[in-house]
Amino acid sequence: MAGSPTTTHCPYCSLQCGMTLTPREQGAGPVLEVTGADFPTNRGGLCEKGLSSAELLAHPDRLTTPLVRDRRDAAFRAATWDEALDRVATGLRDAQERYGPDAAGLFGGGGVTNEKAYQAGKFVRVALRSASIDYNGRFCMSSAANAGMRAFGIDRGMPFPLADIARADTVLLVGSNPADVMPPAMRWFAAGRERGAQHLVVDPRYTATAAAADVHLQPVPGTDLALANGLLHLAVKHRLVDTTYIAERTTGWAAVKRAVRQYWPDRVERITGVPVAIMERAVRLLAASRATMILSGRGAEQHAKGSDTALAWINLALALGLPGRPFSGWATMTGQGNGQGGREHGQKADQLPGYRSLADPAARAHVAGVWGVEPDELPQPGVSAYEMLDRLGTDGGVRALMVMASNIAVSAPNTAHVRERLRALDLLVVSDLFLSETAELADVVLPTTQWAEEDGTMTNVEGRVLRRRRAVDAPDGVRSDLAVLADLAARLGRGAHFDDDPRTVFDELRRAGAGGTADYAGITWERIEAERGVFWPCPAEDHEGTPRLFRDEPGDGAGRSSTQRYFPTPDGRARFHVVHHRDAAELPDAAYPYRLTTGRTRAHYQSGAQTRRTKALVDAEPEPAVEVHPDLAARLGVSDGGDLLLRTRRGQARMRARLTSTIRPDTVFAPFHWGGEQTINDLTNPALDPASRMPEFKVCAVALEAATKEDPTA
Ligand SMILES: Nc1nc2c(c(=O)[nH]1)N[C@H]1C(S)=C(S)[C@@H](COP(=O)(O)OP(=O)(O)OC[C@H]3O[C@@H](n4cnc5c(=O)[nH]c(N)nc54)[C@H](O)[C@@H]3O)O[C@H]1N2
Ligand SMILES: Nc1nc2c(c(=O)[nH]1)N[C@H]1C(S)=C(S)[C@@H](COP(=O)(O)OP(=O)(O)OC[C@H]3O[C@@H](n4cnc5c(=O)[nH]c(N)nc54)[C@H](O)[C@@H]3O)O[C@H]1N2
Ligand code: SF4
Ligand SMILES: [Mo]
Repeated sequence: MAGSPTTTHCPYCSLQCGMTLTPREQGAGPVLEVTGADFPTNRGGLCEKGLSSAELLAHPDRLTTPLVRDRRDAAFRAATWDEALDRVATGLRDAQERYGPDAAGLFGGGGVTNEKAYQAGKFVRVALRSASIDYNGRFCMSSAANAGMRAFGIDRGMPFPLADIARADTVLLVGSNPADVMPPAMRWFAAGRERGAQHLVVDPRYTATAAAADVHLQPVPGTDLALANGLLHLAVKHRLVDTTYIAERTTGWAAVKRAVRQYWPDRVERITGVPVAIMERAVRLLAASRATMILSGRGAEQHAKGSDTALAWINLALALGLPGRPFSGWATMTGQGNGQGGREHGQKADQLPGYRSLADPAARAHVAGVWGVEPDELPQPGVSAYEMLDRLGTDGGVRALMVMASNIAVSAPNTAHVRERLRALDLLVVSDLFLSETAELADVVLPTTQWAEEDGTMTNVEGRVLRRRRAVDAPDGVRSDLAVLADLAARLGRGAHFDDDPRTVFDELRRAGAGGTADYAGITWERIEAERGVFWPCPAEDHEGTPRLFRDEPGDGAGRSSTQRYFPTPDGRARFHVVHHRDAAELPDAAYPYRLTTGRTRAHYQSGAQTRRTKALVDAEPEPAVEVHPDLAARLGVSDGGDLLLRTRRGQARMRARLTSTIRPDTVFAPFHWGGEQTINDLTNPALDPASRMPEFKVCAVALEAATKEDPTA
């Protein structure tokens, strides 16, 4: 029977496109019809992932009962929720009794609602009293987040609404490919170009985004930092820097100005492969207008020097006087549905709700007060995502792990090793919609609700807090992560501190985060509905929210010019940082002569746990392909569609080659959306950024060999 439509947002990426879900007459096909809604970000547009998302609601692979196995080598059997949760609670407690409190831990995800992210952080600190929590956002946003905090005193991916892109005169995208990863966002870029805006793209591939732009800079992977410093060198040389802005709004310029002297154009061309003439053109365009944006993506950030690279681009933005100016500044494009909120409410090893620091005594006291525990009961900061995974099942490592909303057996770096560590656990619990590659390794699998079956909030790429609304009932046997965590807390003797109602949890989150950097105190579900989302920070119910983060003119916003605070740093100024180029953690050599970079394709999402089960998307893109330049292909003796064996010091994978002259001839690109012998992360380098602990997903040394299906080495 057709019912009334519900407006909500897409389950996938951080654009969080508005969509309308209308119940369909039963019969073949999905239970809901999905159409684009007229939301300020997507204006009715949806990509093929959003459009096909309802296919997964009543999917035959959907988990609808908890699964347990009695021994590691036994098959799964269905269990009741009581049996499964007892087993989890007992396993967590046993590990803590034998090895100490930090031996029980949780690995979370940036795709879940704010309420779930908050509940997960609180569960680990209050119910388990463990330091062991981190999440997949460490593999996503951590470098840009770290740089944003250091330079601006705040980490909100975009400091302005998405639609501002249409009003910028110049936009530089560095390692970001929205044409494939956020197709509906392209309308804002297109609107800018129609006004005459100039767009530049920095990417080792000539992507669909680059094809739509005016200038393409095609660096060797892992050399963006040198490129940014080289552009700043040219800006100084041609007197294009904004000295008034620098003097009024920043600190640290003199040292950076000195440091970039070493990045003379010929040297930068040698490091990056970008011709001097193109750098000259780029810097003139960037300085030609004040409405200039520099937008960063994972291409620049997922490196062992990702946070310094982000700082180098911020230096350039500050020197040109951009952040805070209208339709201008530096931003990073968050990726996962709640990549923004996922990092604000306490899933990160060192963070408490409101983007507070777990090491800060005042923050601990505030949050402990809201949680009804003593500050001393809260653990200290734990270790980052890959460090946690690397130590699973070892002395000092986690022995009983819950994985909530991440498919790390496919998406973590160096996955062959990660899978081995997962197998070494005393207890692995995975909550998911499907039996993902990670769930296949578990002792207990918990079936969870998905987007159209739940209420809650998500925070999109702009820092706009949105409502996720329930449109259908979840299948019998499925529970939400909120209820699972509350129930487990009860079994661990801490039930009084937890609730499973999303609205109650949101109201508590507002109190716990009040006064913090990511202040949601004034945001209510009613306001979100009435105002089509509210931008944080929003410290009080009569505060209008903050679509644009940095102040352009000095003053307090009420016309009184007094404070001179442009940025939320202690002195109100943005900070320059001296950062220097260094080589990628692994360079090509005789044994591994090429560079491998990884990323996304348009039809598939992340580890593919969802999109590889969606018929429309599998039809669009049935299998992965590694992009190879025709010159390199000729040298390797591989033809278009032929099998290629890729090997690094960590592992191997095989994929079909797709010949394309859009990629550098010294580099190949492979997507990470597949498992099995196509798990590209079996090859990636877990070298970590010292500040953000981000792994080097975007470059490592690889050996390539044409292979046939019969090849015995495969
Ligand atoms: N279709 C689809 N959309 C998605 C996702 C998905 O999985 N599929 N995931 C979502 C998530 S979580 C995220 S984080 C975003 C990611 O969105 P993006 O950051 O745009 O995606 P990536 O493909 O990882 O990387 C972007 C580009 O970086 C380039 N690159 C590789 N190495 C380098 C380098 O060293 N320097 C530079 N400058 N560029 C380099 C790649 O060629 C690629 O085109 O997408 C979101 N949207
Ligand atoms: N080589 C390489 N590797 C990468 C990257 C790269 O560019 N290159 N990018 C990295 C980045 S940016 C990211 S964000 C990560 C993402 O990688 P993953 O963390 O693996 O992301 P997903 O595949 O979205 O995994 C989410 C899982 O949770 C399930 N799920 C969805 N919603 C819910 C829910 O509400 N509750 C629960 N319990 N489960 C749910 C889904 O079915 C799926 O199995 O990958 C990283 N890995
Ligand atoms: S762009 Fe992102 S949010 Fe929009 S429909 Fe596609 S996957 Fe969903
Ligand atoms: Mo991401």
